[in-house]
Amino acid sequence: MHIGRRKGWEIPERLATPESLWLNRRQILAAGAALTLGGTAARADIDPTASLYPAPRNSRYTVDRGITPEAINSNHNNFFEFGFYKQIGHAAEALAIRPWDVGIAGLVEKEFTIAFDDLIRKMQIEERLYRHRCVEGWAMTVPWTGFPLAALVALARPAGSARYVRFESFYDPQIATAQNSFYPWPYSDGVTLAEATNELAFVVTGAYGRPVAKPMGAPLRIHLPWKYGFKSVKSIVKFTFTDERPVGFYQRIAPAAYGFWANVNPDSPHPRLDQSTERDIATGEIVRTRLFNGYAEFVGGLYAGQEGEALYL
Ligand SMILES: Nc1nc2c(c(=O)[nH]1)N[C@H]1C(S)=C(S)[C@@H](COP(=O)(O)O)O[C@H]1N2
Ligand SMILES: [Mo]
Repeated sequence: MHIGRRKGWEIPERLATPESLWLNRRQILAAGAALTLGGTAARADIDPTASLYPAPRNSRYTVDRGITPEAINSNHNNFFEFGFYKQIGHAAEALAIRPWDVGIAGLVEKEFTIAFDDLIRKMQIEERLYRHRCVEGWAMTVPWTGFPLAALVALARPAGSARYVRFESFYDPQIATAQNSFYPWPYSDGVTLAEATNELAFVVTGAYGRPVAKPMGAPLRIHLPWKYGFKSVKSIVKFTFTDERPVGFYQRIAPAAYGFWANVNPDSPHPRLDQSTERDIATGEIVRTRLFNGYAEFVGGLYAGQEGEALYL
């Protein structure tokens, strides 16, 4: 676990944790292994990775606001495969998440497919508190669990010619009925390899101390906290390494409004949507949005020399 230097605007993670979650963790610790085993056994038949949770929290990534309660998060999602509104939770439960194979394709030493349950067991999972900012102007704070995207890139062994990695979601219009619409399914997006191997880029397998729920992108999604939420593809089936810049779902639909970089910037408005502030979906509080969503200390250096480019929307 890394030990980070705490910045002025940050507060200890314990203070950002809702009291109920904190108490729950303490009770679990106090009750010891018996209770933990009991809890995981009850879920083991539902999800074969349940026993891997909860994972230790990495204290390097702190947040300056309260964690969004799980009940609010799971009732407020963008998962267009299941409908173009926020309450897709029930519809998303139809997604079959086992078996779930993950393809590693394109410019790699050797293409391969790995079952998600095998992939996760090759990785060291940890919990991270990250803030999420959607281009629609809402924000949330989530205790994700997962592993660095850099570890997946290392496993993939990209060729020297690879410059980007593209994340592709599933395609199953029988279940995801909105995929019968004319949009460029399956949902996808991508980043440069430099971005993918930045320490913040995270492959999410869990949230709120257990396997990630279907409405939030089970069984694996990514989270790139310095970019607008649409870059963080959910329910991924394929990682493709390429030398061509991927064109994401949003960019394909509206190239004038959504570029490749999509780094959060309060001073770079979307044609229709002001980006200067954001609304916390739990508290309703409106706060000023920050450059790189407040993660400039981690990612600012990625874009040195690119100041003239459309790095934002
Ligand atoms: N497969 C897929 N991934 C997706 C989306 C989507 O519609 N389909 N929406 C994106 C957008 S716009 C946002 S803001 C986040 C929302 O994540 P959440 O539903 O967990 O809050 O997922 C992103 N990833
Ligand atoms: Mo979004």
